Amino acid sequence: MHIKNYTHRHSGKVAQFEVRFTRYLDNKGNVVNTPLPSWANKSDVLIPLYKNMIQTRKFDQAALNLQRTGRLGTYASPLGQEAIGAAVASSMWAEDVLVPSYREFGAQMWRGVTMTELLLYWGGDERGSDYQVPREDFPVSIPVASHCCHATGVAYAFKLRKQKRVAVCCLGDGATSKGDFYESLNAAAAWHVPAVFIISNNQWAISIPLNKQTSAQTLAQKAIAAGVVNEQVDGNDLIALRAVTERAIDEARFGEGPRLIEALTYRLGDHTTADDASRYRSQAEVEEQRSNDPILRLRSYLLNAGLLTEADESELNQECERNAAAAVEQYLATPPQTARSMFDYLYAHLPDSLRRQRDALAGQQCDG
Ligand SMILES: Cc1ncc(C[n+]2csc(CCOP(=O)(O)OP(=O)(O)O)c2C)c(N)n1
Ligand SMILES: [Mg+2]
Repeated sequence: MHIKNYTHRHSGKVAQFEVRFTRYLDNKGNVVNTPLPSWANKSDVLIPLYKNMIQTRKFDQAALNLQRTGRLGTYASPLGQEAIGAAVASSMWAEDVLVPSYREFGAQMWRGVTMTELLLYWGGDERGSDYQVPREDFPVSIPVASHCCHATGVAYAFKLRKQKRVAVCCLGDGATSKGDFYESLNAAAAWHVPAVFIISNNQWAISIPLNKQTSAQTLAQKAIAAGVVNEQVDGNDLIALRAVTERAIDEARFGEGPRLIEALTYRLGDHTTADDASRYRSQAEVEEQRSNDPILRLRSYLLNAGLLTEADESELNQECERNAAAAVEQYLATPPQTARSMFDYLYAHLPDSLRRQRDALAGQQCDG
């Protein structure tokens, strides 16, 4: 009998929920919550994470420069959101699967996607999604929230196969208004699968601010109706993020069911290079948010804690800049795919109509 007996109840409260919030560092990098996680004084844990954030920012600048000079397609910047990728990816195991949206370069790079692959993707070359290292990670999902369903499906497969792996899905605040997001959460909880949903709440969905997006007090609470354990975290505080993502991913891995984390952050850049955010938000708002920059916050903490020197930092910056420049060079030196390749991957057996088009193209010697 699965139906709960309620006939004996009187009127009154039948359920109660709360949404927890975690922050360890204020925006000056001061510790505001103790005890810190055990690894918070370990440079071998924190410096690679800091480096990943810097690398992401250097990559971002290089990609924007390429786009502005006509050598990359429309591109979405993760400026201001770099802590999330570093925390999420470093909490995953290599055999987990990342199901990213389109601002997760830091997480992707940590997992082994190269900057050249990322540039190829944003340059319109499908080979950029054929990651050589995280072979089972999903490609970038431009469709908003549909990839949440994929994450639940992947997690379901892990459960069926009895594998201790986790599907980690990254999405935005706007994505949480969509039906596929709710459906994915509901199924993930009903099936008790190892899926973790990470919301980067950057306050904007293109030109729609959060208060027009939803009347919900938090986005984390959207998980409650589905029965998914959830929490909110300061998404510009690497230490808080790492602590909550690591716990959530571990819990999902060891059979405790899906988890959802809402990371509060801010999109400092335009939505994409096809957008001009000055048309719908004030410069003053953006300037104010710059003081929450996750890189500056971690930098102050690391310097104060003696885990980083200014000399280390300058070396790190130079190395990341060189890496980004090398990726740009490799990207620009990659010969484009032939036009013919568009016929190669869609069908196992090309229909006659497409075969004729392919042959006609070959006849024109467009691409050899
Ligand atoms: C299914 C779908 N509908 C609409 C769009 C157009 N679109 C692209 S990004 C975006 C806003 C997404 O906002 P959010 O989820 O907050 O992510 P952010 O861009 O802020 O990272 C929309 C509506 C889309 N890509 N896919
Ligand atoms: Mg958003």
